[in-house]
Amino acid sequence: MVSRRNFIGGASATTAALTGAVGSAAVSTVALAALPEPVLQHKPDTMPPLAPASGRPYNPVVTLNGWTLPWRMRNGVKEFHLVAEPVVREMTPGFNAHLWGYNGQSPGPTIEVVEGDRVRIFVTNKLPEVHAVHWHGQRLPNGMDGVMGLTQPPIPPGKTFVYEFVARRPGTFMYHPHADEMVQMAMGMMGLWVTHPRTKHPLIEPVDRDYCFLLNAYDIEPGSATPKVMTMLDFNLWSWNSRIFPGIDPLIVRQHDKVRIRIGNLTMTNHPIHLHGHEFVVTGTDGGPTPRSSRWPEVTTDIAVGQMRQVEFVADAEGDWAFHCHKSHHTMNAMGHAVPTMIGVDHRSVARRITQLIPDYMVMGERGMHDMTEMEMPLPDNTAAMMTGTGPFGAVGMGGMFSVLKVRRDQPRGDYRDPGWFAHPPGSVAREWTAALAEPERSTQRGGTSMAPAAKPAQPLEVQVRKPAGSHGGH
Ligand SMILES: [Cu+2]
Repeated sequence: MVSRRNFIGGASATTAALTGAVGSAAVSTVALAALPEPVLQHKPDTMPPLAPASGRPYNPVVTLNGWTLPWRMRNGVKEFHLVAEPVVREMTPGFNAHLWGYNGQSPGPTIEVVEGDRVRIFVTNKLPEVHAVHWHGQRLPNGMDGVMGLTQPPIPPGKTFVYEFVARRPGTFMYHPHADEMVQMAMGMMGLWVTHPRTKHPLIEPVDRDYCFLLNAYDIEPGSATPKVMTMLDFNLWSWNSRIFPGIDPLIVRQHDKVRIRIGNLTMTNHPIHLHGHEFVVTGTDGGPTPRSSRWPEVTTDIAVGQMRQVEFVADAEGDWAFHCHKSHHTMNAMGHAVPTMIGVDHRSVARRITQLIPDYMVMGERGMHDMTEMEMPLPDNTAAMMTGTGPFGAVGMGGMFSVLKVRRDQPRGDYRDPGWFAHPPGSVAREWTAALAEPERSTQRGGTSMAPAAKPAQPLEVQVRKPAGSHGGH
């Protein structure tokens, strides 16, 4: 992977490499002379972990389809430079969204520090309106909390503000605007903050792989590129770090690795995040590490709005394991939700007549929606397919908040390269059964009986069912 990260080679050598990127910016380089040069990222790939080049050592995180912001150490203070600005984010190949973010991307870069670090963050506002950054979950002086109007004046366009505080407790946190929040968060402004423990912590275990990402959502009309910022609930793009499946990278682990995944929710609804093939425990929230007595095995954890959950497990089962939001509408991309259910409705005679008038007319979903995954349907330019992704066995039929945990026995330690699809041992894949079958058992009950009036049996009820074409030779 060729990346700016590799090119830069760490936190210390950023200045010379990135002068060009800043030169064309609206903020004058004179005004920025005393600031650390802002590091920009223009690739949507998952960047390798950024090993700390200065300060206390720690095991860095990997931000899914994201990166960690390098810093400058100055008189014992870690200095970061965030630039709030419009960005173009590739949400999945072929679909670019015009968002607002930080340092070239939405979400902004992950900030990684160590418990006890004194941190100074310069925030340059290149948005067309005021800005302020709130450091979600941090213990800090009130005036550093980033709430425009309440704890600080707004950062006007073109100006730089500085925040400074000590990262007091270890854990996973977020940052996001607290100025015109509805608009700025709907446009993609947010980022992760990880504070590593200073010494061995009784509730924080070392792990082999430490992934993190944010849940976010957008409402972008098919064929357009800018989110509708007034949408409150009916979003059409459910994303992880502003990427939608198949644009979300897989999580790569070596078998028996201890894995931590940190997930923050900055959407307007909850997301039950579900992992196949393993059980995990919730080891932390944005309030810090959870007591051991509160940890129980789960395969799904619900992450409410404004919350962070940190899950951990030992990846002992080889394979390609689905990892997704369990709200099935959140594993779909842009679609019209107001479409009536057509399953079981035979409208072919109607369709035949319409086709004589409109040759391309196509009826959606009379046999379920899976056909949509294989349909060669013309989409407007710059539109993500609704359900997509192709695996080794064909269409996956997913979009949105979906990825794959790839567990491999021979994945080298610390290697994040995609090993390709899992090679299933012979005879271990579900297959068609062609021998004789016994008649399957069927329930003859209409429903529960405990609530039915004792004397009066339910009236007979008839429902006309039409079988889908194809399964029994059609009509
Ligand atoms: Cu969801």
